[in-house]
Amino acid sequence: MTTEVATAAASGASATERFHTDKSPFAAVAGTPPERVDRLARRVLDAVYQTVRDEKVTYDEFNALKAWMINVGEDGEWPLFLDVWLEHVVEDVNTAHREGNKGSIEGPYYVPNAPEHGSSGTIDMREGESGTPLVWTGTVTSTDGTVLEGALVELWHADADGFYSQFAPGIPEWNLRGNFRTDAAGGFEIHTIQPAPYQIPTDGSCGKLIAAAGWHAWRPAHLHVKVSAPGHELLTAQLYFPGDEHNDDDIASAVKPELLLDPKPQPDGSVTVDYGFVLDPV
Ligand code: MBD
Ligand code: FE
Repeated sequence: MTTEVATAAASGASATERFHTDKSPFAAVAGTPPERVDRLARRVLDAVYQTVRDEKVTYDEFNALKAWMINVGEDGEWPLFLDVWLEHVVEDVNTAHREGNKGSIEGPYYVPNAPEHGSSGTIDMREGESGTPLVWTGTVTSTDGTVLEGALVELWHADADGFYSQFAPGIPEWNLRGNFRTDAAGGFEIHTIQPAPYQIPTDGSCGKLIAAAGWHAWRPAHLHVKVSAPGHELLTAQLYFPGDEHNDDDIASAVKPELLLDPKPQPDGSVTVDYGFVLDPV
């Protein structure tokens, strides 16, 4: 047993580091004309000015905001803040055209290049990993119904305590992270455990905002996936379990009815789910 605890500073620093190393966000927008930057920056600022005027924001409140924003950065919690409170709208806008599967936000804890298991296998987990065993079968198809062989299904999720490997201490590197490839019939079969509801870190700056506003920090239990195949749009999604009290009340506003699983409890205590994906051609 580890005596380390998952702190906001630890998971925030990992998420910030991960974002720096895996992405090239500035290169992706290098050609943006100044008119676009001007328009976006001005509209955001105008919305803030409007709030300050309408609400008669005080100097004490302004200074508290300044201190809080500095602390968010020091805690490494900008990825958490942006993914919890902004990404869901960006996701909606950018996937509105799709005819295939609904998606959801990526969140701060994706790591590429997890161990590969072929079309059928058990995700990496600790000996005696706690949680209800979950067997998930599905098929990946294109919007025209064609089955997609060799599609990549990347799965990552929290453990039964709500912690993610590589973002909480004392968990093996690839625990509950694995990549699967569909077979000739587009099928896959994944053995894992059911994740627990997840509370975003409460001891950092995002937690301070939540407490000060009288909100709660919970996300419903969820499985994260990225599903990709040549010639198709990358699908990023999360899947949820019916009956979770936070399905209607997710701090990250990332639940959609199309993403609810239909789990079937088995006599041996495990649970099976059948859920496939429909990808939009590029
Ligand atoms: C998570 O696990 C998550 O999925 C999101 C979106 C934000 C914080 C933690
Ligand atoms: Fe998550």
